[in-house]
Amino acid sequence: MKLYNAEFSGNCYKVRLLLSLLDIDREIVPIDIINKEHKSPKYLSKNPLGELPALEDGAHTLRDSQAILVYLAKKYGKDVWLPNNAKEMALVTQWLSTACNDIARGPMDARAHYKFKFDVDIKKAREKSISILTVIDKHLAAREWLELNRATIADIACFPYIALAHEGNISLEPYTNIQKWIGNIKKLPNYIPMPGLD
Ligand SMILES: N[C@@H](CCC(=O)N[C@@H](CS)C(=O)NCC(=O)O)C(=O)O
Repeated sequence: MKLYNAEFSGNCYKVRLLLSLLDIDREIVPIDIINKEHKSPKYLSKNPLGELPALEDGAHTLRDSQAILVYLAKKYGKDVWLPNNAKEMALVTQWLSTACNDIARGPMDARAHYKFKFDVDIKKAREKSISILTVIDKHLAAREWLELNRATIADIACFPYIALAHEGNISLEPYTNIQKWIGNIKKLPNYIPMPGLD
């Protein structure tokens, strides 16, 4: 299995993290985003959207970090990381949407602005960050994990850009339940960090 990867990407990191938690053998293929390797014909043949990550498993290649988490969870994670029960599956899946919508337009965009000088509407990204972090902190007041009283791909999908919020000048200090949740994830067996996370 090959993961097309950029080390500083939170979307790639969530896949690296689940691969490690599930102890899956993989080859990491570095893609040089700075020099636009992700827009080269060779990489576009893997992911026509020209985005990272992509995961190649045998003859097929998958794009989108959330879809890749689903694939790995279903293929290697038994019923633990993404259950088959309709209600439980929906509870986990709603957070995959939150990861690629509210969290991407909030703390991920704020980080892109400050760390990579991307042209984003930083006022909007800050507002979005505060609103989604407030909701998640309240949700976590009564629980240790986002759903099902255990770690699932809901936590893995939402974790990177929340834990990296400081790189977008968003402080997590007011969000004490989120801080505890981050601590819980860091204690998972086979947890690995990424640049920016200790
Ligand atoms: N929804 C996609 C978003 C992927 C994405 O935006 N990847 C970034 C790296 S974190 C990227 O490739 N950016 C380069 C570009 O879009 O040109 C996912 O979750 O995989």
